[in-house]
Formats: sequence, structure tokens, C-alpha cells
Amino acid sequence: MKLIIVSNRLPVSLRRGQGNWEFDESPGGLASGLRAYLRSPAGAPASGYVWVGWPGATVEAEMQTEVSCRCREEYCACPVFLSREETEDFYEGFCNNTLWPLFHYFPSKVSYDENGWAGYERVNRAFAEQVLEVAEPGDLVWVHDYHLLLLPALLREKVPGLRVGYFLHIPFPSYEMFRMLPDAWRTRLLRGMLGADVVGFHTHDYTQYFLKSVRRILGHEHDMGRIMLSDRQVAVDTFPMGIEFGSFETRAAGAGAARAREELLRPLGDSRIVLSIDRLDYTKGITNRLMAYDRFLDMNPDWRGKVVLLMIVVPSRTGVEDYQRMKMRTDELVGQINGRFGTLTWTPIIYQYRSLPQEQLIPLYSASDVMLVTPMRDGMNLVAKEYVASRPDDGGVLILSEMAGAASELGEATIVNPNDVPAMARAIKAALEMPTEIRQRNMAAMRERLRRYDVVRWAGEFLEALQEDRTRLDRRLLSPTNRARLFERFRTAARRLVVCDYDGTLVPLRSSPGLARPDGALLATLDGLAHAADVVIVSGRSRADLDGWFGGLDVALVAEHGAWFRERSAGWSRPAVLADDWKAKVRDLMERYVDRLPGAFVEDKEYTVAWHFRRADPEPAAIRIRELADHLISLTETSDLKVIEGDKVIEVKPSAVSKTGCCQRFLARGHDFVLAMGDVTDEELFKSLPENVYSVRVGLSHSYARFNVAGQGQARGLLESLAALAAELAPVTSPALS
Ligand code: GDG
Repeated sequence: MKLIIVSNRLPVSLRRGQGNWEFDESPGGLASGLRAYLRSPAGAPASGYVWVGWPGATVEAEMQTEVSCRCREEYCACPVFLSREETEDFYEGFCNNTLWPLFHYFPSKVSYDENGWAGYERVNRAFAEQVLEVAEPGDLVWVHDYHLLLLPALLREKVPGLRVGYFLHIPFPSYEMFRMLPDAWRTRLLRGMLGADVVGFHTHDYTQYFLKSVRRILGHEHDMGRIMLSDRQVAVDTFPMGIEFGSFETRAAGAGAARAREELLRPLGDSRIVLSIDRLDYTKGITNRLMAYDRFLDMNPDWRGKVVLLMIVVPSRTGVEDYQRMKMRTDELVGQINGRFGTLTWTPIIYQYRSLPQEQLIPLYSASDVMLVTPMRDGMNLVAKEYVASRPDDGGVLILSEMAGAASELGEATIVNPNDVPAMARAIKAALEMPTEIRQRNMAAMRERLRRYDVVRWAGEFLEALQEDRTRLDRRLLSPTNRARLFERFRTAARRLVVCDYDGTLVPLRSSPGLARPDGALLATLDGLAHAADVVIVSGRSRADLDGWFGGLDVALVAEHGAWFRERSAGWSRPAVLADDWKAKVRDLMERYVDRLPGAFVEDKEYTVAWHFRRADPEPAAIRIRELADHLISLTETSDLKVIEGDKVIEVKPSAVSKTGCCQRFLARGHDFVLAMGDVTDEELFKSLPENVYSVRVGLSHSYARFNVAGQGQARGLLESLAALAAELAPVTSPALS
């Protein structure tokens, strides 16, 4: 088993040298974090890893083989080559002009360009092809970040059994923001992510926002973060990314950093240092930060001449006009502040517009009294964590935006709102004047947490979840061996019985009960099965529905959860005489709740009344259903009625009515092979069955059934195969059910 890491950028970037391509390490939190994990003793599985991604430049066709070989041999990397046009539509287009601003809450900057979307789809497909070229059975694939939201589903389409994890490094926005995308895009993006077995986010909020969008847009519920799809589960969870804590700590305490610190501090004399480092981006809050520093100097004349803001802005997306404007605005503001407060001997802001080697970052971190990390939005922000890790002296104060993912872990930092310029100005003053004892206590607490949850632990936990999850699900599924045994038992049995639920087992659940009619293939399957087995369809449907659909087949029927049954080639009977005088009261109550939830409706049957909410908005439905359930339970608690909850439906029926009770009459007839298949509403039946019965629950959930099949499609497949086998067997000569 090898690990396949997939990210937009490879950990190496190509640069055109003299007549040749040169290779540099790619910067950025994702690349350096994963590099650290792969280097660690706990990292990369024994059989190795390969990294699939874009090499950062357009490589001419004739050079691609050579570049691929070098990437493979020297960096375990597998490049995805993209044309200039592809990177424009994909990267500059959909990634940076649509997803980036939307996911960072800048809706006015979002472009809804269709070429961008087309490019995004095309490039995600190109990534899928490349991954599939290197993937082998048993490999783990770990897809990263917003550039590749469609990739997990594309991979699963081609290789359904592949283990795929997905991690988003930027925020997942609230539903109100995400829904701004056109329906076709937002649906595809969510389905793309749900192609993974495990989906991870930095914070609990992002996880919740994602689950909410999935519920509202795709209609999939979740149970403690597990989304039940028709054929599998997706685990959605929070994994806050850490840093290589030990490495920062050791280097900060080393002699090299001490020398560099000295050199840095010498020209600054006794000035206290406030540090700011980020990529030039509108999400980083650079303008507001400068305004806060301006306000701080304005309000605190005593501090003038005694403090310096060291501001490193790393160039990014330099070709984009918006970013060029931002650069001009930053230059201008820095000039204004230096002009307004500076003297011949003191410059308030030392501003560097360039990238620094990491070796220079660490002395900067460890020499600064205050670190200002005040993004407008940030998925996590590793700079904040690197600052904390680089303070083995427990010194320094971190001022951190509440909009950075890191704020949910670093509560001991001075937390600020990046829109509140006066509060940030006050925070700078308070940080500079913070008593040593408090400063050290805060720093020590944050360091302890980051030391424990470092990048190796982060990656390890994610990959463990990916592996664990699969193992657990595998255990519940009807395995090929058990399936073969079931077929053998069916073949050799003298009398066979097949009991099947209808909705959710024989046909998929539909938005309205009227839409879930049996298709021709299903009728043929049941007819084929009835050739060699006694077949009973057990349903909550009315007898009129069942008669209309299956009246022509030689099968037995159970309607309204057991209120009625029909033996093969006989009329309908009731197991007991039932009262229906309670129905009007229950129906009235349910009607009241229909008025309170658009899309809900009441189905009135002979002995049961059902309230359906499959077509309703799932958010308000989740509230109403609890209220209605409470109300129904208190209304019926002194009566002989029972409230049952199904999939997007709640029903009231007489207690005497039960599928289980009704099925017992069919079970006690000396069959030596029994298969009972059903869904959530059949748990009571599964519980009552003897051990030798093949009980099969449709969907991956805990169950009293012996086995699970992943979804309704698989349930149908099983019956079709049994029907094919039945055709080879002798017909049922003396039907047991008659
Ligand atoms: C995404 C999310 C999330 C910075 N300046 C220089 C330099 N850096 C290094 C830092 C740090 C990394 O770059 C930046 O970390 P961020 O956390 O800001 O992450 P990004 O990679 O920009 O972006 C972000 C992250 O993914 C991880 O999930 O935290 O929210 O946007 O490691 O040290 N490195 C060098 N020179 C610099 O001048 N060498």
C-alpha cells in the first residue's frame, strides 16, 4: 500500500534556467507541512509515497518525459502537465476568482465565469487520469485543497473501491455564502467532495457548515458527522493542521538563530518589534493592520520612537490587477505612516516586499515582542503557530484575528476582530505592555498544545481515520464468501422463503410515495424468484397500492405495516379487528404541522396515518419533526397506538399492527432457507428472526440484521442474481404460502 498525495502544486516547482528546467522547493504551509510528515519516522507507509500535482510552469511537450523522470526519481513526484490556457481558466479563473473569494467571504469579488468552471472540470479530470495511472489496489489517496474539489468523485467513478481522503485547507463557508454558486456548480462540488471516504476541515465550524450545505443542497442527513449515502458512508471530521513544532523550537534555540537575532536587533537598538508576515492577499487584512498601527501611534505618543513594525509581504499572484492595486495601496499606506510619524532617527515601519528563506523567518519570530496575525479570513494560518513554536523562552505576544482558523486552538492569544481598527490599536498597546508573568503563562499554554498536536500527528490522525473507517464498514457488509454461501443454501434448500420490504429496498426512496412505482425489471425479478421460492412483500403501503402493483404476481403481500395481509392467490385478511376512530384526531394534528412546514403532507391509509417530509426543507423539518413526534407521543401514550419513525416519515398505527407479528405467520411454515431484506423500518423484524435466517439490512448502519448491503441498488442486484438462479431450479410445486 502506498500513499498518493494529490495537491495543486507539487512540493517542487519548476523554473526555467539556462536552456533547462531547474527545480526549487515549493513554499507554503501545505507543501512544507506534508514534507515534514513524510520525512518523519511515523510518516509515509513502508511501501512509499508519490505526490501528484502541477509543477508550477507550462512545460513544452518535448520536455515532458524528461521532467517526469526527474520528478519521479528525485522527488517521488508525478507532474500533471497543464497548458497555459488550462492554468488560466482553472487556477487564475475558477480557483482564484471564484472559490477563493467566495470561501473567504468576499462575495463581491466572485466571478461566475463559465469558462472558469469548464476549465476547473477539465483540470480535475486531468488530475484524475494522472492519479489513476499511478494508483494500485490498496493504495491510499489523499487529495488536498480547493483546487481539487471534484477529484474524489472522479476517482471513485473509475475505481469504486479506492480509499480516498479529502482535506480542505481554506475555510468552508456558511451555507448562505456557498449557495451563491449556481446550482449545477454547488451540487457538483459537494458531490465531488463526497466521493471521499473521509472529508476533513481545520475547525469544527467549517465541518458544521459543510454538513449543513450537504443537508440543504443534497438532502443527505448525517449522524454525528457520518453522512449516509445510498451505497456507503462518508466520515466528516475536524483535523486542525499543526506545524513541525520541534524543528521550529530547536532552530529558534540554536546558535545560528541567536547570531541572526543579534544582527537583526543591532540596528534597531532598544526598539520593541511588532512583526507581520503574510502573502499579499485581500484576505490577510493588511490594510486594516496598517490602519490599526497608525491609530496606535496616533493615540500613544509615548510609544513613538520606541517601537518598529517589521512588515514582510510575500509577493503573490503578481499578474493579477487586483493584487497590483493592493500592492500600491500597501505601499501608499506604509509611506503615509512613515511620513506622518517618522523622524530622522526613527522609521515606524520597516517594509519588505519579498519572500525570505525560512532560516531568516525563525530569528524574526524569536526576536519579536508582538506578532500581528490579523487576517479578514484564514483557513488556519500557520504563521501564528510558527511564531508560538519559535518562542522556547515563552516570550512574545500573539495578536490573532478571530477569523483565522488558528483562533479556535489558540485561545490564550490576544484575540481581535480585524474589522475593529480601534480595538486592534488598543491590543497592540496592551500586548507591548503585558506583564511578563501573563505573557509567559499564555505562551506556555499555547506551546504545550501545539507541541502535542503537531503536523505529524495531524497527518497521522487523518490517515488513520481513512484506514479505520474502511475496516469497520467492511466487517458489516455481506462479503463475497457469505454471498456465495447464501446462494449455495438457496440452491440446495427444499423450501425457500424471501421476505422483502418495498420502499428503500425494492425501489429507491422518492420525494413522493406516488413516484415509487415498481419498474418492469423488478416485476420480472419477483416473478422469477416466485418460480422457486415463496415471496412476501412487506410494506407500510396501502393494500390498494400493493394490489395495483403486484396483484398479478404469485406473491404474498403485507400492507400497512401488518394491518393487512394477502396470501398467494387469496384475498386480503386482517390479523385482528382494528379500531380506526383515533385517526381523525391524529390526522388533524398532522395537518396542523403540514401548515407549519411547506412540502410536508399527510398520507391517510386505512389503519395508519403518515406524515411525510421528504420534500420539505431539511433544516426547519428537523425542528418540526421533533415537535410533532413529541406531540404525537403525548397524544397516544394512553391509547393502544404506536408512533414509528421511518426515513423522512413519521407514522401512527395501532400497537397490534406490526410487520413482525404479521411475518411470523409466514415464517412458521417449515422453510429451510429464509432471506429477509429491509431498511430502517424493519429493525424490529430483524430482531425477532432466528439466527439461521439470512437477514440483510439495506444501507450501512448498525442493525439487528446479520448482514448489510451498501444500498438499494445492491439489494436489487442480490435479488436479480437469486432470480437468475431460481430459473435453473425446480419450480415450487406445493406452495407453502397458500
Ligand atoms: C493555506 C490556507 C492554512 C511565509 N512567508 C514566507 C514563508 N512563509 C511560510 C510560512 C508558513 C506558510 O508559508 C504560510 O502559511 P499559511 O498558513 O498562511 O498557509 P498558506 O499555505 O498560505 O495557505 C491557510 C494553510 O493552507 C495550511 O492548511 O493555514 O489558512 O490559506 O509555513 O512559514 N516561507 C518562506 N519565506 C517566506 O517569506 N520560506
